[in-house]
Amino acid sequence: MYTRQNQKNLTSAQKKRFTAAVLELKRNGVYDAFVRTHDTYFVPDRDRKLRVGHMSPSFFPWHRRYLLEFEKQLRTVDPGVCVPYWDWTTDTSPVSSLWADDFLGGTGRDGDRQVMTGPFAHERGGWNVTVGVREARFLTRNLGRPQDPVSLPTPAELRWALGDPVYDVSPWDSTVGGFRNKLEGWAAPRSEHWRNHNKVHQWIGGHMTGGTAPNDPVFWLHHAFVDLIWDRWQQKHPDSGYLPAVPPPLGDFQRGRVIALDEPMPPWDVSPREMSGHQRLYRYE
Ligand code: CU1
Ligand code: CU1
Repeated sequence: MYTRQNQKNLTSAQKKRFTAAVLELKRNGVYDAFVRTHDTYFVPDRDRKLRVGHMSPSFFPWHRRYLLEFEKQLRTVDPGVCVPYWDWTTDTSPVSSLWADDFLGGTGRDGDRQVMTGPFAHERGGWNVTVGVREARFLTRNLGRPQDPVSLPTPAELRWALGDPVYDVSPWDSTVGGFRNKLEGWAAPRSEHWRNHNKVHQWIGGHMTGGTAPNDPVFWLHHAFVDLIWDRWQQKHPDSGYLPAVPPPLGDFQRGRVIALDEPMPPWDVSPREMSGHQRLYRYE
């Protein structure tokens, strides 16, 4: 049992140990295998195949397992480390301690958006981006997108998602409401902008905006908060649960494309039901 902390409360020694463990996984190749897995399972609605990680009900349990696998690897390097979380509704400045030189480094420079500060700056030598062929070898960010500003989700926007007592609704994709899509944050076609989780990816910019988003280590801190939000929703709606409880019926065009409560989520042999609690493994503080 270990505790995932709010990143703003980490000591400098804890920040150093976290980034050192991440850099070691980069050096030994484990990190890039995680980036590739994420990219492989970044399957959009328009693809007529199984969507397990995104635009689908198993968004929460799939990412919970994905973070746990990553955290297990981090803890192999340093058993005292785990993934911190970033509460993006309250810690909204592009110059907060999260983005300081002693933690994740800051925004990208003008022009090529290259991150020049912190342990993941390419010129420090430890961070080559190898997965995502159309993109640069160096990490890119564009915090807040100053030339066309976007903002982080507000507490009210998060409450709007948390207030929905229904976990997800048919057709189980990116087009309709339910807690899962309100939090994952896909906008209805031709309507307003992205919400909540997606808006955070957009606010960071650079590598965080595509299937290879875990190229940016802030990915883990963002998704730890998403994981915590799932807990909050469960506490708020104790009589609600994961949906769909059973696979969509024969003839439903989402059949075979989404994961029901007791079906395995590739690449693991674990179901949403098995991932719906974590209290024996870790807690949030
Ligand atoms: Cu993801
Ligand atoms: Cu994400």
